[in-house]
Amino acid sequence: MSSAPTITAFFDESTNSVSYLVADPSTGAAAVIDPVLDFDAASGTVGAESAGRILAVADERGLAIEWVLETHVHADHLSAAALIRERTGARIGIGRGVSEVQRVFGPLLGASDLDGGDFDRLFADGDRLELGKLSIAVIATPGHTPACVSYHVGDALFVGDTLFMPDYGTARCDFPGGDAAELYRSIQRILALPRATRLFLCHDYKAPGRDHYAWETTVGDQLDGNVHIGGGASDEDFVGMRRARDATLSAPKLLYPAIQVNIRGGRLPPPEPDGSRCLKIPLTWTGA
Ligand SMILES: N[C@@H](CCC(=O)N[C@@H](CS)C(=O)NCC(=O)O)C(=O)O
Ligand SMILES: [Fe+2]
Repeated sequence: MSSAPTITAFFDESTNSVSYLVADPSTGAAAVIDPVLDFDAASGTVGAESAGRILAVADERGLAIEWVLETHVHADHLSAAALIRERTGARIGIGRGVSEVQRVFGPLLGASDLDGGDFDRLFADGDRLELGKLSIAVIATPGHTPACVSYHVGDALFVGDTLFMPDYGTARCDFPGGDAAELYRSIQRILALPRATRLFLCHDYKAPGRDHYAWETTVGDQLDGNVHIGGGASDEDFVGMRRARDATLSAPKLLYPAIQVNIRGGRLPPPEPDGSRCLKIPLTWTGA
């Protein structure tokens, strides 16, 4: 018999990201969803404080972390998946669309060391994985990026960057391989689930008139009140709105550092001949 998962959220204020520890209370088997690797671009420092907090809670509760699940190749923060795999022996899973992201960004970022070993499992739509007595179903939800997947366990769905809180809307679709019409279709699949389904988000940026962070909502709340997609917004309206908004957004501050670490499953680039590790930023001229 399947039990309900226990879910603990960890919010990283410096990147507005949410990570989750999801556990089967009956066996102690656990998964970490979207862990953050601390990174300060100005000083080049990388740290494990955020991931350490998740591991400490897992330890306190006697949980065994079996999986690190990525909802997508994050473009705004570094992933601590590799670090958690190294410390716990957990396997890393992500949507199979990761190969498209690797194909586009690998050459640009000189990532000639990609060999398939950074991810233990590439999920297709409809795949399932076992977590103790829990069964997690994978739903492909592309649009924000091609590798986006959502993880469905019990009445909880971890939606990554598809939907944000109803008062903030939805994720941008202007990254390579992103597609607003595809995001619309992915969101419709999510919104076809029962209204009481709990949705756990990957980011929160607050919203005008809201002074606290939030990351849990429901299908019903999204259907009724999402500012981009609620009240039965049509695909044309959504795509037009998304394109107009995306044209105003600047690249995430950590775009290149994040992508080059995250296409490696959170592994830092290989060392230079002198042993140091460096990140690349491909340069483009703008203006005259
Ligand atoms: N200002 C943030 C922006 C991060 C960002 O672009 N977030 C993506 C998700 S990875 C998004 O969909 N943002 C929606 C929006 O800002 O409207 C940064 O520099 O990191
Ligand atoms: Fe994202």
